[in-house]
Amino acid sequence: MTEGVQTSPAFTPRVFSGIQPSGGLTLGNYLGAIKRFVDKQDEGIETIYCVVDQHAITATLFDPAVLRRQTRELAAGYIASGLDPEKSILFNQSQVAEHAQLGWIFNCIARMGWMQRMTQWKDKAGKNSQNASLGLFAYPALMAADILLYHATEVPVGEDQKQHVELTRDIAAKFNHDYGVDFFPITEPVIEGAATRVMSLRDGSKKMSKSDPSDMSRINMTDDADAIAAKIRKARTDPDALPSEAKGLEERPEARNLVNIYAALCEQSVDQVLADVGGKQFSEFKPMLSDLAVAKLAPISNEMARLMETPDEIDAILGRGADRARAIAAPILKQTYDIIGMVQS
Ligand code: AQP
Repeated sequence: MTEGVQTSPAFTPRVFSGIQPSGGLTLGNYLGAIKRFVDKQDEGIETIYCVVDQHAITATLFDPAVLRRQTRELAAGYIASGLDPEKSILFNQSQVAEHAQLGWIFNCIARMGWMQRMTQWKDKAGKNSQNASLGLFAYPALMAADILLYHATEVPVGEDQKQHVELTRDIAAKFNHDYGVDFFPITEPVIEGAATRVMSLRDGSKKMSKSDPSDMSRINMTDDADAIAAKIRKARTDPDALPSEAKGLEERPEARNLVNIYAALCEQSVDQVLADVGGKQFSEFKPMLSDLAVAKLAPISNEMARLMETPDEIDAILGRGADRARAIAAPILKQTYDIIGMVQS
């Protein structure tokens, strides 16, 4: 659809990404998204990170107390993982009304056929799509608004969100073309590292997900050492020993997943890891993975628990972030309205 369209060099590099507070954070969210958000922040580029609470209600309506807790817990997860709210802008989506306002414009730019092709829509709506919410169908247009409201040039995401970022590019290109402007950037998805698709511990063909009904399928960022060890011990594997090169994992999705997780946690390549552990049985490798996961995750979950003791402070951080976000978003929305011809007095 947007093949051949180049990112305009006129836009200042800016990173935007978000996570839905639709459950507790998983190791997949951490390795595929948050850890990379922190790396981007430390590259000196402007970074904006969002708790996308308006997306969270597209699939399920939560008990209000649960949504509030999950929103604060996600903010705590960002901060405990190293996101500095002074360096990055950190806020929740519903506090910046411009997201929904630009989302409406993009509902009018995006085509039904584009949305119907989204694999996440097909997966989440399933066979009962007539009963799915309109919000779930329109989710990618709101996500495009989240990104383009800040003229973001880069979006670090896991593999599963690539199609939505491509749709964002299509929406930007169509808007620019229809109005004869070069107003919205053609944003790049940034999908890097060993863990862009962390798989379920129970099924190597399924993504690890916060909303998977089986808690054994995922490692939650709030799991304690015993829970992490038990989940890794019970993780599905095959009977063979580990190979000494990545090629040997090609037909072994469960083994590949555990090695990828290990590599991402210790920040080595899969080949480096296999050079050390090749030839070992899972009975030996799984305890090594558990120890590493506990060593990396325990400081984060302890810090999350400490931050959650003072929810008012989390709310204040989100409020300050929302003010900073709005200062960028409001003029961009105003210019969008001007381009469209909506009179603003
Ligand atoms: N398993 C994963 N491996 C790598 N990256 C992942 N992400 C999610 N799961 C994995 C990345 O985390 C970011 C936030 O995702 P999201 O919460 O907005 O929605 P999602 O992709 O639908 O994540 P979940 O955990 O599967 O949530 P539910 O169950 O509510 O749908 C994204 O960058 C995503 O790629």
